[in-house]
Amino acid sequence: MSTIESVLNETRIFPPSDEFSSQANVSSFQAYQALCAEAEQDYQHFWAKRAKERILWHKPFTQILDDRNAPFYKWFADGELNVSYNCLDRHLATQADKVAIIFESDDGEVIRSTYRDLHQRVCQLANALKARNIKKGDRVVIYMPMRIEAVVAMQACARIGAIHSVVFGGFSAKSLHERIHDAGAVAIITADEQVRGGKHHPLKATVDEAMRMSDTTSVQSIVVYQRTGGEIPFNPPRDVWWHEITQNAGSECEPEWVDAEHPLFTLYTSGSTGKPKGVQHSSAGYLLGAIVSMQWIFDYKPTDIFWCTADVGWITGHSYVTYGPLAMGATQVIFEGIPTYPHAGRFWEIIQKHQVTTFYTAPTAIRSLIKLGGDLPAQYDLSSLRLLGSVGEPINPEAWMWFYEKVGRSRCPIVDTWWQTETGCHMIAPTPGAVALKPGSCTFPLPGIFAAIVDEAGHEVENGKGGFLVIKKPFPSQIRTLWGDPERFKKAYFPEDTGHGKYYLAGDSAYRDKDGYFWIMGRIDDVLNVSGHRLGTMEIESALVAHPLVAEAAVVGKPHEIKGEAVIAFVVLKGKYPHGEEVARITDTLRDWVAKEIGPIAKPDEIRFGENLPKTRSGKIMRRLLRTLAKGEEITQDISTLENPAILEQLKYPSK
Ligand code: 6R9
Repeated sequence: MSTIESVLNETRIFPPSDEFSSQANVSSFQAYQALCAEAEQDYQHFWAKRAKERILWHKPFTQILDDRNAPFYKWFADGELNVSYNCLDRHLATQADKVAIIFESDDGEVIRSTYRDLHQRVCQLANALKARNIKKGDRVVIYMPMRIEAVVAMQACARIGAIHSVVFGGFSAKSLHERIHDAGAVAIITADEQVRGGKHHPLKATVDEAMRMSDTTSVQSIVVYQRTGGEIPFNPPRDVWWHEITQNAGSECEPEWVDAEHPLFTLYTSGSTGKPKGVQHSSAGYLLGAIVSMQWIFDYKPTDIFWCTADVGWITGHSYVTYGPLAMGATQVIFEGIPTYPHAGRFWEIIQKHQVTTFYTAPTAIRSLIKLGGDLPAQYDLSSLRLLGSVGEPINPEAWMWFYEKVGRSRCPIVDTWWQTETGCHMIAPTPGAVALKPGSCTFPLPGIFAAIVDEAGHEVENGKGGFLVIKKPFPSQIRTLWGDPERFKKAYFPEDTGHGKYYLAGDSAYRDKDGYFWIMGRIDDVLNVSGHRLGTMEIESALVAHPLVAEAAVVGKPHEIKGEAVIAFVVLKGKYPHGEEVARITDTLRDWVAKEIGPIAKPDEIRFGENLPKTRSGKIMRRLLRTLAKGEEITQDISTLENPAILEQLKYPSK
């Protein structure tokens, strides 16, 4: 984790090489500033110009921004388009035989799919979905392994105007159920099993478990892709095999033309309450964000081999696997497996084998690879690389330097990209041919993104002072609302105090240094960032208290060398305070329980038992004290409002 101390001492600076700048899409700081100045002058026309140039419209738009019902902004609202048409059909005339996806499976099998092939697969599935009466506006949950078919499923939904909601394959039946139910999904697209690191994990069986939980009556169809051929529950006519319904389906499917504001997808993410938020994105604005960031930040060139390691279950996989690269007509790598299987050099091997030019991954992956074999990259030919990227959490300067020197051989710029599920595309990130890099800083906003740091009253703070990160003006790729909960949307992102109801409040704290560079410090809400994944402390607490043994629970984060943050749970049991081997037994039970309730990523790293939790006299749990205890630090805060100071001793150490 970047702590204020470690980044404040950071003075290294890496200007782009002449070699990189001279070929870059934004080739100098002046060119970057010129784009910013253009946006400054008239940000609406700035975006409209790019929307006209870079999106193929079925019906051109005449309106740009509609802010009459702010903060429910609309962009290009009277235009019509289809996102899948923009990602596939547009390339058929010019480069149908270009490889769109180089897929490498867990066990090393390689499958190449051209734009022509991908288009056909998408049309066939789209036709098959239509034949099952899935229509524009219907919600389709996708719970798939990381394979070409996951992209096909998303694109097929986009093609017929169905709204997809991808659920990460590591989420439990319970989490899946909540999302199916909240979305009111009419169909689920899944696979029999997924394979990662040589191990098979169930998907269809988990879907069935989710279906058995109450209230999932909306689902009419479950489409099952056969990945392993493993034995699974199959329940026709509701359940159908992907290969059977697509076999005779037509290989052309007229796209469903939709309004610019038609929801392309919802994606659930954690917030500060127990209930995940269904972030809703538009079609045109979202697509535009994916396109401009591919050009500006990834400096996309038609000769690139692009590799974003994110799963399509996260926003990064939506914008930089399914939509951005395809809209650009890129060749990209998709990898099914994990970085350490069958050996810790797998990532470097893939880069070498497929001649990857642009490699985009997460700090947590970088840190674990350093730990497993800091010198391993030297054994591979990584000379195809020209650009590296990082996303998901602050990258600590040490990991940045390793990535820069060992992987990029001090030749490749690193784009540290700050953005969120809600922003749809990069917000603050270097244009790599233009901006000198500082390890640990995401540098400057994209042209057209008006980022600022404000205090609690919404006033901008001076450089060097920390505050809330906000975006002051609307931008095309921003979240439109929370599915089914417009009030929560307004309250969470456009609160009155920190932005007068006008600024988008990101939920991160940040500061700018004397040169105006942005440094992200972390979340301001009760959201943890574990291995780049957002987890609400409340979600984990609700899972814990749902266990019959647990009376009360509080969850906090603690800095972790590899994961960024670790999950520490303080638990009060209903029965007696546990001793001896009981501690280990109940800890295991509760960790497994959380994995079942939410997913293995949410498992507490440590559980400490107490007879009570530190509370104020009014009964509020004092989380700041728990954070101090979790870190193993002495309590120096004021504890005068604490009802039961004796409890601190008990919670100070891991339970024995
Ligand atoms: C894209 C993605 C968003 C939260 C965000 C912030 C953290 C993401 C970061 C970063 C520092 C970066 N975050 N990128 N912090 N530097 N380059 O990760 O979306 O899963 O919604 O998470 O992740 O805290 O608010 P999401």
